[in-house]
Amino acid sequence: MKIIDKELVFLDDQLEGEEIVHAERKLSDIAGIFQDESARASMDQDQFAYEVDCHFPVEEGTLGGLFFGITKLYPGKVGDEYFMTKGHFHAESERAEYYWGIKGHGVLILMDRDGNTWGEKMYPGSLHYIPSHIAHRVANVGDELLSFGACWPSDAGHDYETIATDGFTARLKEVDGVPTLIPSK
Ligand code: M6P
Ligand code: ZN
Repeated sequence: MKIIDKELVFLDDQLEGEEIVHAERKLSDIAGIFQDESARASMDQDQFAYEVDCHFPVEEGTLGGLFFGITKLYPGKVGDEYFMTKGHFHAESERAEYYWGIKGHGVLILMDRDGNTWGEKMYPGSLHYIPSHIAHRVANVGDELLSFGACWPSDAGHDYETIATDGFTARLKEVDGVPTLIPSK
């Protein structure tokens, strides 16, 4: 009857352990997600937009498991649109997810299959239940790093294609200094 230390640690916004997988998204990796693509293309392509650390205890696609991730989204704007994650529906659409705010201030942008888009404020301690069939993306509306946690089923997968093709029906822009959802053209 051993008690083991798996040395898998989640403290503050740091996720550490042997099995942690790190991914980086530079401005060059997120071409096409902002309305003003020429503004994005004119910026430093090596600038980080966000980084993700994930614990994948089972293979992607496994029924019955969970994945856990910490996303660090840098402050910045492309034109008047805030830095944001690519955003996705789940490939297995009937899968939900939790997000929670750890550091900084942002907006979780949500869209249903009928194209209704809305937002939820993210801040340290905010908790967000993302129901199944709802696309989700996060924008950093502050001047500091935004860190948030996520936990989702290991068979959910990511459908980026629908967002790449159709986008969200609204974009989060700074209007008179205020984060505002503006219908996409
Ligand atoms: C969260 C989870 C991940 C996702 C990441 C970045 O950590 O939802 O599944 O990959 O955010 O978001 P995206 O994949 O939309 O760029
Ligand atoms: Zn998701």
